[in-house]
Amino acid sequence: MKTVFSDLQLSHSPKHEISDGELKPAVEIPSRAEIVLKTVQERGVGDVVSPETFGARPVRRIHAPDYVDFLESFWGHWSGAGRKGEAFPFVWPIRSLRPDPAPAHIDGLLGRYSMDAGTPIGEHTYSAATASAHTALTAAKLVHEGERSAFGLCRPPGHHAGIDFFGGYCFFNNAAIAAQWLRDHGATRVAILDVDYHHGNGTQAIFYERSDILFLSIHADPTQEYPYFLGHADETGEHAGTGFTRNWPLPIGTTWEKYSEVLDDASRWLLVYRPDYLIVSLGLDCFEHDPISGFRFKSDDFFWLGQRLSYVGVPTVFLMEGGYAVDALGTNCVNVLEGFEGG
Ligand code: OKP
Ligand code: ZN
Repeated sequence: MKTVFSDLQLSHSPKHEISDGELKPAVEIPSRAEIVLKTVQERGVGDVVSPETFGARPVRRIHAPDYVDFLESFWGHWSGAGRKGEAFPFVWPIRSLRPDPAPAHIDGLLGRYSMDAGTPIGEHTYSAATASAHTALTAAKLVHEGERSAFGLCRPPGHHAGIDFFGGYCFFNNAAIAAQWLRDHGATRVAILDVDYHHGNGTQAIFYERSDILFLSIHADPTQEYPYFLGHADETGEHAGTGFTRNWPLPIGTTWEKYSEVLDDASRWLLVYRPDYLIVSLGLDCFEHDPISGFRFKSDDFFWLGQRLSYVGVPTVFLMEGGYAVDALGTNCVNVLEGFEGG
């Protein structure tokens, strides 16, 4: 299986995040991608290729023009305002406040286009996020051209990013961009299975009213875990998308034994839907030693995960999402890929 990766994705290098009432060291850091790349090479998964350029169109097929413009021009405004460090939003237009018209002040814009205070923007965030999206597109293109599978080593991740907001370490929704690109290049149905520990709220929202993209997500119960405000079992799609979203919230402490039963359930939905392509939002944060997550996968369980995904029998694009136990991240990720290839 080919891996797609670009060094540009390393240029987004947050120093801190706001969590637990503190300014803490960031966890979504460049070494995550570096260790996965190293393990891919050491274990001989396959060639590592650079992303192709796709221009600005595919990202703008998913994201609002004003949001893309905001991210693209952000650092100029921020540094122009005399700000030196990375940027954190701190005020949001919730409920009785108005998102539109968008404010002119950079602090207002930060809140207008974000969902949390845990996701700093730095000088190179836009170019890294763009490269990450192009990595996803290139992996999709490889599968579109006939490969059984491909791995987009995306970073920053994407599944929390919505049409016009960033958050949860995500800026552009790589899986959504890849799914839409496949639709625009001949696919009739695309399924996205999100196995990250956190619910993929951005991906769900983007496709909530559509039947041509099936969204399935297995994740920690949002009553107990980030993103807190989406990912419940009763969210099943709306309008034309009714029935084409499915969520399996699971309790903190869930092991592979329980998870795999639910995965079988999700696989049955895939078999019924018969997608032309499957995109796996591949979070590795269900790992027992993940520093911010609460499921209990062992490293070997990721191999079984990959094997079960292969039984679905559909050309598959793996796109990395979360996973923060940096030392084990390469092993866990490559276990999925090898489990798939051996299955
Ligand atoms: C991104 B992805 C920890 C706070 C963590 C944000 C989690 C984002 C996860 N105290 N908050 O889905 O892995
Ligand atoms: Zn996650």
